[in-house]
Amino acid sequence: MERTVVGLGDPGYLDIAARLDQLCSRLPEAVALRRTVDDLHGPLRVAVTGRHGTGRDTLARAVRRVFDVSPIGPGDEDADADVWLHVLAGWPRPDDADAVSRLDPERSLVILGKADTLGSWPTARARAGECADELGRAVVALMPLLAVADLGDPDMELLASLASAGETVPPMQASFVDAGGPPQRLARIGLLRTLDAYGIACVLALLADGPIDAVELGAQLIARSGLPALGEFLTAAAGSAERLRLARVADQLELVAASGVCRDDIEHLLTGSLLGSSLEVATR
Ligand SMILES: Nc1nc2c(ncn2[C@@H]2O[C@H](COP(=O)(O)OP(=O)(O)O)[C@@H](O)[C@H]2O)c(=O)[nH]1
Ligand SMILES: [Mg+2]
Repeated sequence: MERTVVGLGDPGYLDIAARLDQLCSRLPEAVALRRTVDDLHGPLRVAVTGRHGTGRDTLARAVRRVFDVSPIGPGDEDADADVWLHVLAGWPRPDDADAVSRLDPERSLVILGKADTLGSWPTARARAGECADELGRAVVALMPLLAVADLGDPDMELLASLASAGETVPPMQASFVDAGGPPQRLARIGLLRTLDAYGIACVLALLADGPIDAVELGAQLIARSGLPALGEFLTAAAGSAERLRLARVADQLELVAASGVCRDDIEHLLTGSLLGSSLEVATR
């Protein structure tokens, strides 16, 4: 599946980045400037935060799979992230409210993860709405597990046999595990770990409509995970990230110009371009 490209690439931005590359090639000693200019070409950095066990790693993997961005998972340094996704699993706790209040609202989004465990999209959206009222911020429900499910041949065979037997997923996981007897026990446990109950039900519903291969199934599960809906937020946030990255370049350019090097070229770059307006943002 092709990953969706996110932002950091409108023509004005690319043009200024190319001109800055040229300037840097003439200024081998301006190392700090070079670093900020190189960063203009880097992918959007998306940090995933939240309490332990909320599904941060899984969301980071899902984001990487669906979008052409660079996720920063739990435990990794996220100070230079462009965007933050804060994951809740269930009702927000005081820790969550605290963490969310410290994030720039334009560049962060609160996610209600593991929404599949709520059993349906309408229930998940309703719960996300309640969390939003509680936090005073938009909350988007997602089912990241569905987006990362890698189904091998044995999984596909088991799922096909469940579908043709008309089996459904009982509410109690233990009954699903035991339903196939000892020979299928481990495979059924594996399936629950990979897809969980809602994901299995989803696949069985898809298979009931006819045969479907693993690749197509993966794409269908990504669509059902809700992940693609993040594209709009990521694209808007990429706009803010562009302005911030350009502002960092503009800061460095001012320092270089102040030292008397390439002053005219730098003035020229800063006048009337995207970069100049970023400088105004930076110095405001
Ligand atoms: N049902 C369900 N389980 C999930 C989802 N995301 C993560 N999990 C499970 O939650 C557990 C913790 O996930 P992980 O991503 O490691 O959480 P982290 O500790 O926040 O990094 C694992 O067993 C995951 O399979 C999801 O979207 N749905
Ligand atoms: Mg983890």
